[in-house]
Amino acid sequence: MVLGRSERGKPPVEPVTLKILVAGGFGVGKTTLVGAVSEIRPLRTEEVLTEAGRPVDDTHGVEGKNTTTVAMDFGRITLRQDLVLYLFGTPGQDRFWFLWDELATGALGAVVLADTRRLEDSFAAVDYFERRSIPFVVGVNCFDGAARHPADDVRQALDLDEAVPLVLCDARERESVKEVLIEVVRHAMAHTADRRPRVTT
Ligand SMILES: Nc1nc2c(ncn2[C@@H]2O[C@H](COP(=O)(O)OP(=O)(O)OP(=O)(O)O)[C@@H](O)[C@H]2O)c(=O)[nH]1
Ligand SMILES: [Mg+2]
Repeated sequence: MVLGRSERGKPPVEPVTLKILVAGGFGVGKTTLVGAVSEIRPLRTEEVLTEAGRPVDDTHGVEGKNTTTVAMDFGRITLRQDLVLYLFGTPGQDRFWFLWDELATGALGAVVLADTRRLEDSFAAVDYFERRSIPFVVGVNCFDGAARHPADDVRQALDLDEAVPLVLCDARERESVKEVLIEVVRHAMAHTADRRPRVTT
């Protein structure tokens, strides 16, 4: 193969790869979000919600839902030629919480998805990242038919620190999800820069 001048002269760009978690309560749209933006066929670990699981699987508000994530979702998106995100979606139900620590290892930041009809389901995820000082943004997944609340009201209800970005999104829309991801990277970078020890002379 004959290489063009510029191809020969330029070393191939090694992209920076970052790990981002997608967390939040049961049925807020984590699997949907990863699937909407992933450029590879997303890895999913969905199991069917059964009659036997009814007492423990609270589908209130998402009655149409018939599967749930039991381990993780995995996807990849190239945000820029030199920046690739690996997305890890967590399982939403409390009984799979033991997996979170494993998934969080090495994560640069996280998206906590929230559904305004069941905000309390995402409290635990907010707490989780606050306690571990993992930078996160809140993505309010605007489900059809759910009342729209001003961002400030949602922020107050989740008792968010004012530094935590809150973005309205549609987990089914690639462009909308990309905006949320760009916000996480931006926020995480700023957070990392703030925590870097300053050199004084
Ligand atoms: N209308 C609407 N429906 C959505 C949206 N996001 C997800 N859904 C639907 O809501 C349901 C829940 O979505 P999932 O992506 O499985 O939610 P999850 O957070 O991965 O759920 P768990 O893994 O079980 O915690 C599915 O039936 C989706 O089709 C959205 O933005 N708008
Ligand atoms: Mg899921």
